[in-house]
Amino acid sequence: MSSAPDTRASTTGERTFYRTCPLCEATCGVEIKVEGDQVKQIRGDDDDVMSGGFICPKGTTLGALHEDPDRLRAPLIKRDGKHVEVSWDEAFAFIAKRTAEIREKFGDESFAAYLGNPNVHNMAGAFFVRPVLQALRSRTIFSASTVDQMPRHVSCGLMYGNPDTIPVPDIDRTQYMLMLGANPVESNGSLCTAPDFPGRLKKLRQRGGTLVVVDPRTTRTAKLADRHLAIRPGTDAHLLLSITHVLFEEDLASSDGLDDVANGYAELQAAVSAFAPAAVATVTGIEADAIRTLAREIAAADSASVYGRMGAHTTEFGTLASWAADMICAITGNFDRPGGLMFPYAAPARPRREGPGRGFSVGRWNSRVRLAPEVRGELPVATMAEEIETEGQGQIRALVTIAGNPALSAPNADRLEKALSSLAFMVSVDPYLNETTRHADVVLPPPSVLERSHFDLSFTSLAVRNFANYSPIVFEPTSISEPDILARLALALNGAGNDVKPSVVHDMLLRGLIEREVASERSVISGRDPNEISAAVADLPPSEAMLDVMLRTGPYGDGFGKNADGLSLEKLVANPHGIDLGALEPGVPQVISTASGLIELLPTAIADDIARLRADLSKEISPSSMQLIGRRTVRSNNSWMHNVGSLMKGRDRCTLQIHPDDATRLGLENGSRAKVTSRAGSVEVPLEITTEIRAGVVSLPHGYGHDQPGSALAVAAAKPGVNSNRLTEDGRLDPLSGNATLNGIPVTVEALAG
Ligand SMILES: Nc1nc2c(c(=O)[nH]1)N[C@H]1C(S)=C(S)[C@@H](COP(=O)(O)OP(=O)(O)OC[C@H]3O[C@@H](n4cnc5c(=O)[nH]c(N)nc54)[C@H](O)[C@@H]3O)O[C@H]1N2
Ligand SMILES: Nc1nc2c(c(=O)[nH]1)N[C@H]1C(S)=C(S)[C@@H](COP(=O)(O)OP(=O)(O)OC[C@H]3O[C@@H](n4cnc5c(=O)[nH]c(N)nc54)[C@H](O)[C@@H]3O)O[C@H]1N2
Ligand code: SF4
Ligand SMILES: [Mo]
Repeated sequence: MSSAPDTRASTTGERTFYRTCPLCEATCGVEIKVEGDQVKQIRGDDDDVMSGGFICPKGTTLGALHEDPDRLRAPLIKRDGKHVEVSWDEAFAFIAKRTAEIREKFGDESFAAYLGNPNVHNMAGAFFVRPVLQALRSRTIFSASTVDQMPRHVSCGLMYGNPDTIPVPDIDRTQYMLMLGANPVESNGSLCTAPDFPGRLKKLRQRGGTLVVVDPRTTRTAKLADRHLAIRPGTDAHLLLSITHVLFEEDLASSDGLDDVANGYAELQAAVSAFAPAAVATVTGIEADAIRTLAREIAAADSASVYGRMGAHTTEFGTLASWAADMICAITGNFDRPGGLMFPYAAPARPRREGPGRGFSVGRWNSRVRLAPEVRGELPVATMAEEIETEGQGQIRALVTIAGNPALSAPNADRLEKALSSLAFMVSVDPYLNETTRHADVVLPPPSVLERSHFDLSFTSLAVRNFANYSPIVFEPTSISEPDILARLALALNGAGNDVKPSVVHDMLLRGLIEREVASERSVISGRDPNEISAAVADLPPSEAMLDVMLRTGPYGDGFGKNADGLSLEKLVANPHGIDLGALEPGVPQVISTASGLIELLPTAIADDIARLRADLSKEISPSSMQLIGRRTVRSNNSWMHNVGSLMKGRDRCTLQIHPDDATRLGLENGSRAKVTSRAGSVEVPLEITTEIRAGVVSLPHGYGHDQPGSALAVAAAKPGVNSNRLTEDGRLDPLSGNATLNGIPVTVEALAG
């Protein structure tokens, strides 16, 4: 038995730390120099195995986030409409008391939770949110996933059997990349962890490969590409099915390599018969010849990958677009092989197995008001407002938010704002008093990003190489850790008093993990004594103990003594720049867990949904209609980093981009303000007239609107911007995934006097 590694930082003199930036999916390595309790410098870690020194402007602000005076240091309780600091014991006692009262009056189903994006960038979120949800005793769970990537989970679940079995474009080896609705030069990539994504795209072109970007805007990524196609918003699925149509029509599709591992090839051609290039040219705004060219290029390339993200997924046809991208790769020999789409095999992954699995289905229960189907254990966040507003058994009265800002990130914001302010009780685990948490009765702030350790559990499983990297704590937390906050919240929701220690919850989870492993025939520690395993990790903090068990029983693990060279937390601590575990390797059939044991090239739910897409082909498009889309800039991170001064410098970035032709037609002038109206609401914003957007389309970034009373974000409030989700509708969902439509919103734009 090896002794537990020391994961704590030393505390004196000038010290250097190597960490993974946890802010976005790129997982860049950063070098942090500190003296005493001050951050002296943050730069890219040149020796990081994945990022090799790349960093974006956000990565250098980890110190500013830590030092931000608006970051909450103590719990808050709302008294007479004002938030006041209280002790942790007082906060949890109050939660226990109010929870009991609400359960008594309205029942368990009156509780709900919303989980935000930073949960997937934090070990606390990965390991310790589950007990909170269990303590809620309610199935009314929402998350940022249904304003984001849920279509990808659903299409992958249907095709491969598990919604988390997500292939990524093999960006470092592909010779052709068709990218739809993604702007990694600003976002640094999503569902494809590739630090220095821009550099990797440049290398693709340097080695003679081709990059084609499909986007209504001429983004910085589009400017890097060989070709840019300015598509009409919401029509990526139409385009992809048309490419498929051409592949069959011109005999460019093939079932080579699929016969033994996939179902449905024979049915595909008929399924896409309505999508001839001539039939989709008007709706997509892409000429028939250009569509044919794409199909021929994909088929002819030595290797090709089709990659879609936010712009392609957050539309009414998001799941179809996500499915079609993978299916095209499969029928052109670009699936599960170098240069095509490939499956990562992360260090904490559970060992793979061959043979049929349980498959994936949605709708195990439905939302109460709209009867929207459950997907992956949650309900669409677009239904949250109506579930709070609508009276009756199961009406939401109490809400817990963890690392989320739905007031800015969910659709139909005006309605949701009203709903949040009507709740009987709300608790938020969050470091800021912001647009959402200002509604909370109790705010529980976690320590800063530098006061916690880190391992990227989510994004190692979406990375273009297999790797592992552990980040130590930089500063000892001055307050209780997020794992402890979540454990104590779970206990309070269950009515336990402050005398019950959070370690009760942590130990239970760890014990559960170890017992599942020793009981599993596939596990490398199958049949071992759970006490022996527990003892081996007993000295580690809660997240580290869970992580170490996962690493050591994972595909590269040391198996607690079975494979001396294998991975463990101790080994990661000794390798501060990370450990490269190699290029992606083929994973079929072991990665497939559908009920048939085969890749489903045309799942039934997808086949049925194509009828809806076909109907959309004949939709009338008025020449004066305008569609709203979003955008990201490199200095933002959804809604929550606008309080960092260095990122907010310079011009106002919350502007409405509009094409000069539209501006002239509507009598709009650059820099003046306009009123934008949708079916959901309206906003007034400054205009930015630019040829870098397709005519008929306007773009407004999300995550702004920091002028709400009761929040405490001094820097953000100086340039508040407007909340673009006051324009997005909560009624328009992708039916298969419940994902909100955030792009392609019909709007009108009019000049504002003055
Ligand atoms: N119109 C439109 N809407 C969108 C999008 C869009 O493109 N257009 N994008 C969507 C996408 S992709 C996403 S992911 C969502 C994001 O939606 P959300 O996750 O709801 O919002 P964020 O802006 O990420 O806010 C994160 C919250 O977590 C808090 N936080 C930060 N770090 C921590 C931490 O370590 N612990 C805890 N407990 N809290 C923390 C922040 O203070 C903030 O309140 O927005 C979605 N909404
Ligand atoms: N700097 C920065 N980085 C981030 C974030 C951030 O807020 N700021 N957020 C992080 C998160 S949570 C996520 S999920 C990722 C998202 O990462 P990306 O998916 O790269 O997101 P966006 O930058 O919003 O790019 C979406 C693109 O789709 C285009 N688009 C809009 N509608 C359509 C359409 O109908 N079809 C097509 N083809 N294109 C369309 C938009 O013009 C935009 O360029 O970024 C992450 N990284
Ligand atoms: S690209 Fe993402 S991970 Fe890299 S430094 Fe910027 S925010 Fe951090
Ligand atoms: Mo996201």
